[in-house]
Amino acid sequence: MRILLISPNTLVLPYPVYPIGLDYVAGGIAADHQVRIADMNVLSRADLEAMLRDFSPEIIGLSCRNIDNTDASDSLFFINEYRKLVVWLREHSKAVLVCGGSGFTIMPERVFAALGVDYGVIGEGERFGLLVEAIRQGLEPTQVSGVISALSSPATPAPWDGQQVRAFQRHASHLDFYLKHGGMLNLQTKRGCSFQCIYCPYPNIEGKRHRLIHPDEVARTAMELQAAGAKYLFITDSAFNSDMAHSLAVAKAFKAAGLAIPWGGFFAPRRLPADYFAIMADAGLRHVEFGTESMSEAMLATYRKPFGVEEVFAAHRQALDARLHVAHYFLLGGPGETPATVAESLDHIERLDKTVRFFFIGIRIYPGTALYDMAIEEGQITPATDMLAPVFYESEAIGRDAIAVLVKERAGTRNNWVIGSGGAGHAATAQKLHGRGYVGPLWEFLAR
Ligand code: B12
Ligand code: SF4
Repeated sequence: MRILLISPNTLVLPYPVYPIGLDYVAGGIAADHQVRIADMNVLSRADLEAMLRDFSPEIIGLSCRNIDNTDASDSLFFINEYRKLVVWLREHSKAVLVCGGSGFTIMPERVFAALGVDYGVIGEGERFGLLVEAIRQGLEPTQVSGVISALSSPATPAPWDGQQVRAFQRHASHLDFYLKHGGMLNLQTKRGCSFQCIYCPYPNIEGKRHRLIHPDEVARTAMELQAAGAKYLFITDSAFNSDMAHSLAVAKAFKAAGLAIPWGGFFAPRRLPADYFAIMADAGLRHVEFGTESMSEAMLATYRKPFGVEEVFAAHRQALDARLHVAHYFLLGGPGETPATVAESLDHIERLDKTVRFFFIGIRIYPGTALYDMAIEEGQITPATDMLAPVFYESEAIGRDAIAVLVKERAGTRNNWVIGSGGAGHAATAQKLHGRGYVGPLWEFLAR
């Protein structure tokens, strides 16, 4: 069949992100079908129209990565734009429309209803191949587990245990865009997260158990991306070091394969082997993005983070000693946050040297998380509350605005204390520097 996969994500904050999910969706079907990718970071509507005319797809897969930007200080909501695209696609094509992606999987029924597509695939895109086969054979698509339609809304299926194939196309027309805007491509080394932080939907998106990609396979893909022109790789794992042994094996495989470009990823600031970051740095790691969330001991316990304040300081020091660029992400305003816990966090955060601090104030409540249950118990929401447009948790003892005042007071004129991901100003600066040939996330220019 002729299948068109569309990435409608044109958000440039904090920078444009290569649509890696569609490489995996394509990988599941490319052997048996004709597949094309349309990336709306690159194509105009006129280009898309021409593509629909020339290729005449029978099925269109739409990737819904982002519902919103989860930033209460500067909230953006993307579903209305995607809805308009679906209406436009209906006017220009007779194809069956299917949606999937991480944003979709967080709230499949709501996104499905809001977009008005024919089917949705909850969870991993590898199941898209089964849906395509059902359509080809004239079978009922909802017999495939995880497929949602107007008449059927199944639960999230078990994590995919079949083959995962990334169909990275070295000559794909959209590749050049990312190579010219920061030189950054991305890479997955495993799926799943075994921790249970109260606010986090990642285990619902990727599964609660780690499924590891063999280190040699990860290194082979990294070399392929490098050969295609990548100047930097971002590892998309929820937390690269949530399986310490695997992350070390991947680093070793990068080195053995001769990977020459720098890379970065998310890390949990948990207890680490003494030489952990030295080994990582030796294998090319350049940027460490710590999902620290708070530096109040009580709040870290409430969030069920797998580390305490001392571990954060130790991991931070180890990363700096390995001469890495370090950023910390904070999530303030959760259950039990008070002026005192904010002050405790800020006092500790103050002591983190040579770093950039990104503050997200207000936690987006996602169905299927412990925070969602708490918010219902506290009467902040009811089971009938629509969670599609972002709803943020409110701490009883301190509101978001009051937290923002405390953070801003503490930050003063320092520009390495950033609220949200930095907004349009930061994106514009990154764009300018990327245009001059700088590569990677570039937040290190703020670190001091
Ligand atoms: C890595 C990551 C980042 C990195 C990306 C770096 C890079 N160069 O790639 C950084 C830090 C830059 C980032 C930024 C942002 N992110 Co982010 N990010 C992630 C993360 C952890 C992994 C995404 C990923 O690449 N996964 C690997 C690929 C292979 O998986 P995938 O894309 O999900 O695709 C699979 C399936 O979803 C499915 N699929 C995908 N498309 C389709 C299409 C069809 C038709 C089908 C059937 C299936 C399908 O198949 C694929 C294979 O199984 C997710 C959380 C998570 N664990 O999913 C959040 C996540 C996607 N991010 C999110 C958000 C909000 C953002 C930001 C807006 C945050 C901000 N304010 O800055 C920005 C937006 C950036 C942009 N321009 O789009 C949210 C989106 C949910 C929401 N509320 O909308 C998520 C889910 C995290 C969360 N809060 O829950 N992010
Ligand atoms: S916040 Fe990070 S460590 Fe915690 S459950 Fe989510 S992905 Fe896992």
